[in-house]
Amino acid sequence: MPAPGENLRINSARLWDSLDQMAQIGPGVAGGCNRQTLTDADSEGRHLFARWCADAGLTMGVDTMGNMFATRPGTDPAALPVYMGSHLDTQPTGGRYDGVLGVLGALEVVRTMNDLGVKTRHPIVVTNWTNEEGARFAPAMLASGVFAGIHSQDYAYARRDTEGKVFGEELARIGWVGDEVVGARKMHAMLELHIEQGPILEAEGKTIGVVTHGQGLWWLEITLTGKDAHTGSTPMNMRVNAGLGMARITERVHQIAMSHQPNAVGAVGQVKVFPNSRNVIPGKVVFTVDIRSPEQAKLDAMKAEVMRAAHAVAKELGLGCEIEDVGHFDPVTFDPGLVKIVRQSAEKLGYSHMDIVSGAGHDACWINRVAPTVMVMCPCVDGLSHNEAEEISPEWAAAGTDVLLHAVLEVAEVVG
Ligand code: HGY
Ligand code: MN
Ligand code: MN
Repeated sequence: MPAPGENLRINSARLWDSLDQMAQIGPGVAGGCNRQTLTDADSEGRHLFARWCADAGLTMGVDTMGNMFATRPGTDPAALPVYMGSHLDTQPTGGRYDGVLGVLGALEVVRTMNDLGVKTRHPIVVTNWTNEEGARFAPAMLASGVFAGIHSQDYAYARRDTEGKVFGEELARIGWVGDEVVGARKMHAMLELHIEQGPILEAEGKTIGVVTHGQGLWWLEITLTGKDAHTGSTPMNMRVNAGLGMARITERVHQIAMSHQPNAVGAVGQVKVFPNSRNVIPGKVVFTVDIRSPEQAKLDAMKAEVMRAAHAVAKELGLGCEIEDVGHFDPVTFDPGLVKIVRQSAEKLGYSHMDIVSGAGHDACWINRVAPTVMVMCPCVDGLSHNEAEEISPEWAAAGTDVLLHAVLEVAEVVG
C-alpha cells in the first residue's frame, strides 16, 4: 500500500457519534459530564469503550491500576507497540471532550485503519488511563504516574476521596483491577490527542497545536487549624479564624502568580471548611494550592513563596499550618522527533498549526519519562474546559484525529 496520502481522513461522523454516545454516560446537569474516576459511571464508560474495542477486533489488556490497553496487531510481533490514548474520567462538572477525544480519537484511527485494511509493522495500542483528573483521588495523572514509576502502587491504592473512600477498594468494587503488572508494558512511542483547554489556538486561528512542552505543576494541600467559636458572641480579638487564613493565603497565591508573569498561574480550587456551619468561626480549613509554570525556576520560586506566605499568615493569626505536597511534576519537553512528525502531518493535511506549550497536565507528561511521547491539540471554544459548557467543533475533532492518524501511521510504519 502506498504511504497514506494527504487525502486519508478519519470518519468524522462516526467519531462525533461515539463522543456523543460516551457523553450520555455519567451526564452532568448542564450538558457536560460527571463521570468521575472509579464511580459506576466510570465503569459503564469503560465497558462501552471495551465493547467498541472488541468490535474493532482489538485485544484488551488491563493492568492492576485499571489502565486499559486495546491492541491491534502489527506485522512484526517483535516490534514495540505504538500507544495512543488519554482518559475517560471527567471532572465533577466536566466537559464531553477533555480526555475523551484522545481515547475515542485513537479508537477512530484504528477503525479507519480497519476500513482501509492498513497494516503497520508496529502493533498499535489504544489506551484509557485511570484517574487522570485527580479530582476525586489526588494527585492528577495517578495511574500513568504509577505506570511511569513516579508513584508506588501502594501509594496510589491508599489515596482517599473526600468521603474517605479508598482508591484500591473502589477500583476493586467496580471490577476493573486487571491482571497485568502496571508498568511492565514497553512502548515504541506514545501519542496523546487532547483539546487545548486554553484560548491560544482559537485566538490565533490555528486548527492544530503541535505540543512541544508541558508546564510543570505543584499541588500543595494546606491545613490551617484555629478554634471553632460562635460568630456572634466571640469578640474579634479573641478569634482564631482558619477561614480568614485561607482567604489571605488564596489572595497571596494570586499575587505570587501575577508577580511571575508571563508563564505563571496560581489558584485555589478545592476548599474544605470545618465545621462549615453558618454561625461557627471555622476552626479548620483544608485547601489545595495549584501553581504552574513552563519555567522550572519560576515554578520552584512560586512554591517557596507560597509556603513562606502560608506560614507567615498562619503566624499572624495564631493558626496551626501544615503543608503537604499532593501533586508535582516538572516542566516537560516532548520528543523532538515525534514533534516533527506531528508538525509534518498537519502540514501534509493542510491544517493550520502552531507550536504550543500545554497549560494542563496530561498522562503524556508522565509517559514521557518512559517512552518517546508527543501530544496533538485541537482548539476549544473560548478556551473553556473543566466546565460543562466545554465545546469543540466536529471539524476540530476530525482535524486533530486526522493528524493523529497520519502521525501514528508514520511512527508505526505502514507496510504492504
Ligand atoms: O490538572 C490538570 O491539568 C489536568 O486537567 N488533570
Ligand atoms: Mn484531560
Ligand atoms: Mn481535565
